[in-house]
Amino acid sequence: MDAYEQITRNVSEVVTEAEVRALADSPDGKRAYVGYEPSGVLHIGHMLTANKLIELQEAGFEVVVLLADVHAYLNGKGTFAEIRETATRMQEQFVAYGLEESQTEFVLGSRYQLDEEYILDLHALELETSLSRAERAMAEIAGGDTATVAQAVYPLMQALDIVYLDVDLAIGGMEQRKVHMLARDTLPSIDADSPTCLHTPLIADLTTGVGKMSTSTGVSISMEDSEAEIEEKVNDAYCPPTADPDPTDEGEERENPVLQIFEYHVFPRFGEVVVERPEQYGGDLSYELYQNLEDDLESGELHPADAKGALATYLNELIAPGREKIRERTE
Ligand code: IYR
Repeated sequence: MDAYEQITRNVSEVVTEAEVRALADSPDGKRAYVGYEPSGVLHIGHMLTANKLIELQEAGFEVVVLLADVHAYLNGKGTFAEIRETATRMQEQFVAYGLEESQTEFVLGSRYQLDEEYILDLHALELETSLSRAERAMAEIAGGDTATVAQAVYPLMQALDIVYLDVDLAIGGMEQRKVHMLARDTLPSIDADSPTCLHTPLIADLTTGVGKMSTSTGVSISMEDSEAEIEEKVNDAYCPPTADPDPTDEGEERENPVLQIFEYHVFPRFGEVVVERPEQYGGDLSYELYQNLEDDLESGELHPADAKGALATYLNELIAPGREKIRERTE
């Protein structure tokens, strides 16, 4: 696999291909970042972009993790003191999950986002941006029904972070894409470059396959889950024998979240997957490529129940070090 393929593996969108190719050609000294609103416990959504950061570290990039405390505050996630406390815990969990501590720069947003220069640049971007554009950029990120002024400032700060952290590549889930497009359009107005971006896919709701998995509305998987909870959640997951299920009777699109988790979480981190089965049911199956697992599920060679059993085992292994960290903290 060449560097470009490695960097863009499992991403839903590359902005732009030519820019990412240029970075892939000489990754040394290049900086990539993801920002996270501190929420205390890592869940499967954080882990998806973290997988990409781990791959970028392997490809030679410097990696920056922004613990976006001011953003979390602006998005109504609690008091400043609470958010800062959870940021520290989150950092420990990222390291436990597999981000190389010596090669990762963790930055608390408030370290520079309250500086005079930053605030003046923020006001310059405010002058350039209509309220409706800021609101649209936040549609997939904002909590609550009515957008606040704070939520309109939020995406402009996210755009400025790219400049102040001096990063070459911004990573985020697909829900961040409109913020990044806003950044590409408005940063030149303060004489900064338009950022290059990679967007990771969103995983479907675990129990229905409809819409995206969300910690606030549906079942999610987090580092706080016990082995038994993981097993139960995966067992109850929607897993028809296809990667491309029919829409619901109401015409809503559906996806197979079990296959998505194999593709985006398990294969990138483990490389090979073994599905254990008793001899009488054909014995163990082993896969080096995600596609072969998907094909076997479709053909009936691999039963959804066996796929789920294997998924629970691998997920459990992925989150075990982080779970251990949480346990140490609370003891
Ligand atoms: N909008 C992100 C948090 C965030 C991301 C970046 I990249 C920033 O520079 C700042 C904040 C979220 O939805 O979690």
